[in-house]
Amino acid sequence: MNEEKELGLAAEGTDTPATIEEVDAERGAVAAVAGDELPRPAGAVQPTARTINRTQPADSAPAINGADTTHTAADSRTVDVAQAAALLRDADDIFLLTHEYPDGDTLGSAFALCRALRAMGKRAQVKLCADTLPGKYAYMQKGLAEQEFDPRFICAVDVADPRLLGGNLVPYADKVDLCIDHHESRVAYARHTLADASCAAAAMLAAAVIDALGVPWDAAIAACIYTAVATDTGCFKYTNTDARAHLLAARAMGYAIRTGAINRAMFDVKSRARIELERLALTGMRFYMEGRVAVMPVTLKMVAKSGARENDMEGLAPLPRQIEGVDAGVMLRELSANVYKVSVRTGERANAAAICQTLGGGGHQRAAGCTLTGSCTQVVRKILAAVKDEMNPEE
Ligand SMILES: [Mn+2]
Repeated sequence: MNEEKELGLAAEGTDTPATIEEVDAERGAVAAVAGDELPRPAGAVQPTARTINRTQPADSAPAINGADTTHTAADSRTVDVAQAAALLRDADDIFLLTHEYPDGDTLGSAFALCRALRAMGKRAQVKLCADTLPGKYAYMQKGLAEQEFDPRFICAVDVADPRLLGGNLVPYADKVDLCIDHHESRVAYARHTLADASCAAAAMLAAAVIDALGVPWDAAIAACIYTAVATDTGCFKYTNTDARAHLLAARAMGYAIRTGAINRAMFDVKSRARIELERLALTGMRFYMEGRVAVMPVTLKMVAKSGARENDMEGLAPLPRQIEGVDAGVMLRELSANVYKVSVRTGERANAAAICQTLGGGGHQRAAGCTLTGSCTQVVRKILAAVKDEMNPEE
């Protein structure tokens, strides 16, 4: 316990049920914080090179780590907006790929580009990792008939790492012709890459490409662009929000889109299962380092108990950071036994990307992630060690 205290590993406020420890007790792992020297519980998932995360200011978006991708940085040619537009102008039969657990940015960028390319008379189709588009984004594809064709040009949007092309899109991961992305940490995997980490949303690049293609916006394109920018700026609240983000949103609002309804669907409406999951997750939250770090586990058991489905999970990661005095808020989402998706949100005094990079992940300064294996306590220990190294001194 003394060592735990020294490491800042001892949870504060232990009068509530010790969820992190209970998680491990249920797994048959050792209940105490014990670290990597412990034998792995029988049947545990072994550490894997796959260390992806999908974190963004908006909540779910990609970030990276650089191992074993098909293309190397040298393969990928950096292009500017005009060059990206020229590639698309010369192309036809275009697939627009989105990242797994799609968010408003990847979807909004892809559907806006798809609409623009179809307006040019091209065949274009947005492709998702899963078979269905989450209901709240249905308006993006309204009126866009499904087109069946074999792709001759593949463009990935908001996809920072080919391994974020899960499910249906795995076969295309090494065939991407153009990547349009705005993540700070990225893997170079496409033949051509248009990237600008100063953009709050990938849609800012997508909009610039649409303009370079000379396609006039309509209300449908505007709604897609607005949604994307709103999503990735947390409804214009995150520190990545700049004048360009507001100006782009303002331009979209000129098309008489229903921003109130979009914002309510994106940011306010929650299912009852989601609220129940929040209640369970908050009960399990623990504080460390004098309350500067909050860790919130979201276990498979909590998900099952709440009845939450995948589309109920979006936007959970920022919760711990909402608490006064918390510089680093961490969500641990249990993906399978002993595999946790870690989402880190930080304030001015910590760099989420730096924390996650030391753990094999990456992302943005204020929002990043990684995937860690081990018992819940082991994972918490790894994270706290990384946080401690990266945390700026308190003023
Ligand atoms: Mn994005």
